[in-house]
Amino acid sequence: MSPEAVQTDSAATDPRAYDPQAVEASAQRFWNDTQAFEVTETSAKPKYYCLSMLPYPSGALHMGHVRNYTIGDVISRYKRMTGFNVLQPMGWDAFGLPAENAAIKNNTAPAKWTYANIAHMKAQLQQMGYAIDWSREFATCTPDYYVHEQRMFVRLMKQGLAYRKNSVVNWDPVDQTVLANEQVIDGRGWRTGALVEKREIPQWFLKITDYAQQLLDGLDTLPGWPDAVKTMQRNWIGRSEGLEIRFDVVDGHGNAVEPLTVFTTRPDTLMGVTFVSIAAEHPLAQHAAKSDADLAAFIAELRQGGVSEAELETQVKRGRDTGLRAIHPISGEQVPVYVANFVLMNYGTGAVMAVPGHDERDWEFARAYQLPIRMVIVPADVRDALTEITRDVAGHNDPMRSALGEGGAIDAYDTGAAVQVVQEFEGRIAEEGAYTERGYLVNSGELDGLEYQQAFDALAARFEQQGRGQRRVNYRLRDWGVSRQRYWGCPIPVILCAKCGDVPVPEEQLPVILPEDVAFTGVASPIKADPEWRKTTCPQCGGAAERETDTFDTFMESSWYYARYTSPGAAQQVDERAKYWTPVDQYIGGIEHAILHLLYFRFYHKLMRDQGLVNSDEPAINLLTQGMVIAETFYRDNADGSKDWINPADVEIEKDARGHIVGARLKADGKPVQIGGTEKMSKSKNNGVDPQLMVGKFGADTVRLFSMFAAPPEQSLEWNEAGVEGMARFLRRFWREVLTHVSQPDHPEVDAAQLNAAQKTLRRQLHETIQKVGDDYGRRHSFNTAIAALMELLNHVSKFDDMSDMGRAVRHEALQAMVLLLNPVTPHVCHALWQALGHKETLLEDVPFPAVDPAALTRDSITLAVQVNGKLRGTIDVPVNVAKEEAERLALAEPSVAQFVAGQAVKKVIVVPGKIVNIVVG
Ligand code: ANZ
Ligand code: ZN
Repeated sequence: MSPEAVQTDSAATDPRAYDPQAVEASAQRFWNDTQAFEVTETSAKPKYYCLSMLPYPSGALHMGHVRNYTIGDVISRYKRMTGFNVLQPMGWDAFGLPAENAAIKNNTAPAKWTYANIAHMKAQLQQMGYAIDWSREFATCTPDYYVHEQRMFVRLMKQGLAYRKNSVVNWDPVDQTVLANEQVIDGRGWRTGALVEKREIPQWFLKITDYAQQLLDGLDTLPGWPDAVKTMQRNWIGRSEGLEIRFDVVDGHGNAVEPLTVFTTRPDTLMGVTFVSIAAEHPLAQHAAKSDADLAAFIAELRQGGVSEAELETQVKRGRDTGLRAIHPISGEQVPVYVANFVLMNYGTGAVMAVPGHDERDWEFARAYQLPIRMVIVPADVRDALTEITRDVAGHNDPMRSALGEGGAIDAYDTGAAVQVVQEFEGRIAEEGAYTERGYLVNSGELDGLEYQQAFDALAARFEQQGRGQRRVNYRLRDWGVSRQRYWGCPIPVILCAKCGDVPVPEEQLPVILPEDVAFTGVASPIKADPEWRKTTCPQCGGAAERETDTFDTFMESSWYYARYTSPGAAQQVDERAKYWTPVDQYIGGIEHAILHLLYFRFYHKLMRDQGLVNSDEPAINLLTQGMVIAETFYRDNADGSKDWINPADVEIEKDARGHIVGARLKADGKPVQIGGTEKMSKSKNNGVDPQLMVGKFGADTVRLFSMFAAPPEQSLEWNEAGVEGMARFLRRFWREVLTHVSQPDHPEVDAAQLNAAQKTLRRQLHETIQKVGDDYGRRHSFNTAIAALMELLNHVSKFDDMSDMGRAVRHEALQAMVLLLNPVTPHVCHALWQALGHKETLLEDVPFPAVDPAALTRDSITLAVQVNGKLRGTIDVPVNVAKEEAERLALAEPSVAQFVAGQAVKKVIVVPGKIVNIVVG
């Protein structure tokens, strides 16, 4: 539909026509003039903090933003109408890499580009009519904001919760710069194409690992968070309970060297250890490499390679024998020590007792290097078979022994089917892969027959007593690396002094300001390139020193922004107002933030709590993760095999009767284009629909209504313009219905005692809708079904043509309630219609969400299904307490039923009260 089409609609020539642009401008002016959404802590109402994830100012609002913020707005407005003091703030996550890329491309300073985008996107947000308290707005790139982050950091440094250590980065040898992971494409620098090297440089970390257990336990206190998010966080934190066990080590000459300690979650497999694997960085590897050039070369090679866990999981298992031998702590057997590429130095102890029979990676490794594979854990049936064999052996008066030694000594005995069971299982482990389930211990001497936990406890007790081991909990979670070698970020407030080391910038010298007016070429950060900026004096010794030129990861700013909104203008990070507003009651954002942002957000809240700034353990009580916005894609193939993606706005589509797209043409040339299927709206597929364009065409209310109606909030929402047009039609009809109604003469109040059946029915439908919509908005967050119910109600109202006094009174009640019910979703049109209905108050403070009248819900009549010989033939409306005989009489009299009964004998009639009448004929 073209823009003109909206205006040529018959409604446009009607003086009562709905003009969204005028309605929206006027409502927004009113909200703005009255500062309608500014809130304070002085309200007597209970507080409700509704927060949507703050946007990155990329340039323009996209549909994902619109969806996210509309959900938040519906909840905010609904809560406000139900008696809460609602805070809904907005700000800008303004630091980050895209500004640097844009700076290079457009030759503008990142700051300038960012501020221009913020101005533009703010205007766009305001056009959407969100009930935002703009007095609390901030951009995270301003010193007013980041000074608090810097102060928190220097405090954490003093507490030992922020520290510096060496860590590996991507290094572009041509540009002499560190690259972010997303700037490394197929192992090469995105600008230079040079092969990226791994370099170890000092970087700053926050000790999130100190909070690992709290972060884990906290998840159990969040019933209002999606299980999927909690599971992802649990896995990311990755708690493992295990044992640390010390193995003595000897060199090739049998001389003792430093012992090594392994971390294992499966001590029950101890008797299956046939070698030990250590990380390339392990001290014993270094030790052995001193006298083994081959090994040294192998270690150097490993340290070059990838470091991500995903890479480690998939790479081929490789290793080298160090020549060292570890002594098994129980059997005393000597097993080889290998350097292996899948052992991480920074997990556990950097050393693993290898059990190829029961661990996949060890199994692969053992097969590759011809190391023995031993079966020490079996399922119940194999254990039973083994027991039988042992009993048999004992019965033959042979010495008691484990039935299976290496090489399968059982062959010698006649033990029937049991032998086969055991041999098959052992063959499986040798040939097909490790048995990794828990089971029963075998071939483990005195531990035979124990289960996992029994063996764990027995070995823990034994080693603890010997001083050879201890119980140990490990977390997969690593400390949070917050250093970035980028320019457009918050400067890390540290002074590096040759004499004093890393000195936190004294609080009174904060903020360390990032210069905004800089030339940016993309090679080096302007503050790294500028010796003047770096130069400073050491606060401790007064000598010449240099500033840290790294900046914070932008997740730092987004970890505490919600708290700052509560305390605009506060001299400290937050003030007492934070205790009033936090925790956030409802948080809304994309599932892509399930792990990192939401973990850092929870961590930072605990840091603030421990500084007395907030008084809760978790930052957000409820979390809603909205689904993606998807749209059809279109393309043409280029001669070189690449694709030219065409924006849906430039395509004319043809649909079949069922609404499926069957053809598509480019509007510009009328020639066909290929249909690529629906995908997440993205730049790369050029299938983004510009919200601005849609608002211009249909108005913000229609766009809001569509984005709430087209899908439940957690699911994907497919953009389709026909659907949007449907929403526009609904609003026009609603508008007309209300204005037609108010043009009619005055009517009395509804008097329930005087209503006829049809009037009662409409009233019942209204109050059922009120009940449903309130529950859908408030409890279920099922906005689409609420809107569907309102659409149905409008149909009932349209069909209700009773012009009597009571008829108009009931219609008035229905339309008035509908204005209130729709207000959270389409606030502009409701603002206007509320006035049209003759009200002086606004829909903000003064008018509560409609209440259900329980009396209106009771039905005078109910509908019964009527079956003839088990087949549904019709329905009848009967009084609620109808007598069986009367129901029977009415059913037989119903014409659609009578035709199936005619000419036959009625043998039996069964009436199930409230449900069904079944007539048996024949
Ligand atoms: C012996 C064993 C036998 C293991 C078996 C597993 C199965 P999670 O659950 O992730 O904590 N491991 C320990 N440190 C490691 C490191 N630095 N790099 C690579 N792997 C390491 O995993 C713990 C298990 O991972 C440990 O238990 C250890 O192998 C291995 F049938 O010990 B296990
Ligand atoms: Zn100094």
